[in-house]
Amino acid sequence: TASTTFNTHFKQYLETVQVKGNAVPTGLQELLVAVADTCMTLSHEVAQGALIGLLGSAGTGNVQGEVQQKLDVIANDLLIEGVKGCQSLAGLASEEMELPVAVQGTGDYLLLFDPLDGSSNIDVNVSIGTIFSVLKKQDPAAPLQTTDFLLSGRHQVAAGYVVYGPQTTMALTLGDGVVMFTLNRVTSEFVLIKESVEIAHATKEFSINMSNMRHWAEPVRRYVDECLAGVGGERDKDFNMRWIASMVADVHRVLSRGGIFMYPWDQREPHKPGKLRLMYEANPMSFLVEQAGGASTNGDQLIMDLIPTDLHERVSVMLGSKEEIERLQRYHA
Ligand code: P6P
Repeated sequence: TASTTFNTHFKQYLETVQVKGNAVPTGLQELLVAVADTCMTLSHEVAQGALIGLLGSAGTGNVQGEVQQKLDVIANDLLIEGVKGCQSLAGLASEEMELPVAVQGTGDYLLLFDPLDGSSNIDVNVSIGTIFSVLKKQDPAAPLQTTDFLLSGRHQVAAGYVVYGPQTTMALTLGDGVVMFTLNRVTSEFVLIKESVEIAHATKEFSINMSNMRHWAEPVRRYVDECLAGVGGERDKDFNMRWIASMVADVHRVLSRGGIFMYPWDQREPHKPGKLRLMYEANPMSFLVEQAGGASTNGDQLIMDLIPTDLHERVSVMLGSKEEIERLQRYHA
């Protein structure tokens, strides 16, 4: 199997990989190893679930007004604890916290994460995941400010996720392609299983929550209607539909076998551009998808070109196989 071919451990990978001809800065290596180690711990916690009383709500709400699951809060605290010793980490921001937290205060990097995305799936044993994004701080010497985080997705130097499913697998990009690692629970190592992850430009699989159909804007409605009509309509093929309702699991499928994932704007909350968050969900996933040869748009612009104005702002997301995104963009024109 692939792992016996590569059998390269995460730390060793970061020490030896060349990113556009350059080594990975040691400060970034240290940060990514800390994130990976924390996710290893989290994988174990998630797998224990009810056995250690971790299912159900924490009885608290987060800045999004969402009920926090016990594991959401634990994941957030574990990640903060796990990276607080990183010497190049100026600060971090999380879906679970209104304001960023200073780590070193100054330094090269800013870490953003959704500690446990898809947490509504925790109690029904469906795959969930951690999403992370690393931005280069524009002025490393200046003390941390919230506005430091308001950079477009083009400023990311690393991004990835860890999906806690039948396997615990990490997808990672450093800006020069996408690789995947699977956790070896016996040796407690993330082991390289796939290099040069590529998303097929064509697909027959779309992913969207169909129960929202009556609320979509016309371009999305037209696109999905055509997928449903298959060869009987405008398309030259029939489509399959998948919706796990866990972004990390749905995007992992797209990275692994192609497809198009959509959580578009809908008229239920017209003032909100979408449900998913730009900074720590859409941007990291868009970085991975673009680096794997796919595309990611909000209908009008590529997501990584969007200039954020708020740490927790939401965005309409359509990402995956390039041909399908280009069709959607034509329908939005
Ligand atoms: P719906 C999980 O709550 C999440 O933020 C994403 O992981 C997922 O893609 C989406 O929401 C699911 O939303 O409305 O289908 O439950």
